[in-house]
Amino acid sequence: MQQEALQEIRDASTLDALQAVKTRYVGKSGLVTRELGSLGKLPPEERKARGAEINAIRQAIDTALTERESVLKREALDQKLASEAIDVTLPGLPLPAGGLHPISRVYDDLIAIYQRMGYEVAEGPEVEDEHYNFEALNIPWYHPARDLQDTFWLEESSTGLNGPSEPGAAPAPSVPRLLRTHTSNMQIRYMIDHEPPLKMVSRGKVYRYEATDATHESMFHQLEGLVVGPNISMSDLKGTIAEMARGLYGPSAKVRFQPSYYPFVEPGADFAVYWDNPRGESKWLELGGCGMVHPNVFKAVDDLREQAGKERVYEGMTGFAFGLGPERIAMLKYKIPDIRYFYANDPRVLGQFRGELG
Ligand code: FA5
Repeated sequence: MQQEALQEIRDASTLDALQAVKTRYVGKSGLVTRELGSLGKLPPEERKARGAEINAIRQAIDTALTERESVLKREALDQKLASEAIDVTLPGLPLPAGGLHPISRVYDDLIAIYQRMGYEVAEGPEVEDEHYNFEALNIPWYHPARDLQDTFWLEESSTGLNGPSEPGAAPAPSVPRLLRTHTSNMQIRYMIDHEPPLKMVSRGKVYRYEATDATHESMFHQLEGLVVGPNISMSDLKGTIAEMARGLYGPSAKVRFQPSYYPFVEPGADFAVYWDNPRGESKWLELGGCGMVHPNVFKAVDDLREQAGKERVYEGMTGFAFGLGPERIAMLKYKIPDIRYFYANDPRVLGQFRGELG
């Protein structure tokens, strides 16, 4: 029986199997236990020797059980640890990749085209003083052109426009502020800080208080361009816009200018781009406004420079400016039928631009 028990203990490959062997031999009604229980039925002279023998067997079985148990426990622990181990060399789980917004892509294309032509990139504020957005651009308060760009004005009651910011404080200077209605404010800001000759482009958000539809948003983007020097002409302007069109749509792109009115340029024009799209979807795309910088704008800039203790350097200068909406380009390029899709944050739209950066 001892041989059999020891063999079964060696063969037990799990703790459960070992427990079964233990129960079978030394459990309450196990084989060895029963043998011990039947000692009383033996004649007293045999009892002692038999008792010693069975106890030795029990001892051997107990020792073997304890040893096997500790081996199996260690194996089980090793297995558990192995199953929980992390292989730090495995590649990580992929996260959904972001992508550049279609407007950012169009901007990047435009900026690259102008940087190739030597333009500097400038940035300016979206919350703007009325003076930079309108007044210095030859749009005085009574000018009907202010109605063309319906404006979000800031109430600013807390900053002093309608009273002091806190009891006893001096009222803040009464400069009406607004969300800029175009990026043309950057013409003024850039000329105050820089002397001619200069070439500048500036991108950014603009805001208009108008009803939205498929081609109009109340928040949209513009790219402004400004070139100033001693002998800049309308043909430089046309050549520049044509170069941009070729950069965007390839060598067959054409541009069209139509007379238009903006108070800060004279003469002024709207421009459209046409390109031979191989899919047969060619059409004129109205992109923006442009023109030769109005002398009143140069004068207003010189006045502002003088107030800031700088030299007057713009009188007698020539220059051109343009402003265009990248949304129009992106709508056509990416076949997005409604401008509002750009800003609705709908993953079904923006998800199409995931992954490819540019
Ligand atoms: C202007 O804003 C002038 N500042 C452009 C300019 C700059 C003229 C320099 C002369 C010299 P306009 O309001 O037309 O112009 O807007 C320019 C372009 O912005 C439009 O051609 C159009 O592409 C885009 N745009 C205008 N309003 C909206 C709108 N609500 N939603 C989307 N795009 C618009």
